Amino acid sequence: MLFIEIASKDKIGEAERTLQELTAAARVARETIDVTIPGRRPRPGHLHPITLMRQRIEDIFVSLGYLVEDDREIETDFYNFDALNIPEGHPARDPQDTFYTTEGFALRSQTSTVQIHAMQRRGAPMRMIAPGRVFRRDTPDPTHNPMFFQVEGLCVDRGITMAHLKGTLAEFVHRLFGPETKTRFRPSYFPFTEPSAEVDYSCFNCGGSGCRICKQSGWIELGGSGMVHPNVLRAANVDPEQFTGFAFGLGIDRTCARIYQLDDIRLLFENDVRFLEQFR
Ligand code: 2NM
Repeated sequence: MLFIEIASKDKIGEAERTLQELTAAARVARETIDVTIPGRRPRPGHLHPITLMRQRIEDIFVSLGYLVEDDREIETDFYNFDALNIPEGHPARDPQDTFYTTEGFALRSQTSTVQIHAMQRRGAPMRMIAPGRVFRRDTPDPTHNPMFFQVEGLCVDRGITMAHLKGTLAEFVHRLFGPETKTRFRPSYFPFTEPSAEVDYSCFNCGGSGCRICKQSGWIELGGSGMVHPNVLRAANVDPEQFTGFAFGLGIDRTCARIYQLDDIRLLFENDVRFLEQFR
């Protein structure tokens, strides 16, 4: 009896030691760190290049005393067209053509709609910019997308003239591209402004001598501008006999594509992280 007891005690002890050795070896194998394996880098997120550009533009105008206003993307015919002096049947509806719902709503084709809402709500005087997403019935190509981003600016007060418009946009390009940047205004037509002008700035790359970026012209298109049409002020319940104003509009994504020298604007909307993470 005693013999059997000793033998089984030995066996149990042996089994216990084997088990301990095995678990110890397994733990060592499991916990071994190979310090030579390359680490896994964390991939922190970052803002989209269009957002970065929008924030740079917002900062400049906020420092000039402008409000940043936001509003709906789905609009009535009144805000998208009539209030902007584009009556039904007017040929100016064509380049602003957008997407419509069967209930008579339209995706806004410019953010001027935001300015009409803001003027109705706050009245004059008024200094504001309206950055946001807009829609056009355009076939996508390297320079067009049916959805893009715009900033429109508006300054309404007593005695505002075209000189204020030119001074403001000159200051804007100085802050965005450097103090040596020049501006150029060319006569144009927009239904919501009279007179109207296209705005160019001297090329940020060559300074105006001509290069690939400005297509050898020395100038790059910034956007459109002009003195707010009295009909637009009236539609927003502002008295054009007391107040005048200037307005302008520019493409955020187009400016972004120019600065980063993208040859296709649609790259900004594909959301390929390998592309986007180059612009953090
Ligand atoms: C542009 C060009 C010219 C513009 C007009 C207005 C408003 F609401 F006051 F009528 N906002 N923005 C305007 C004027 C926009 O974009 C190319």
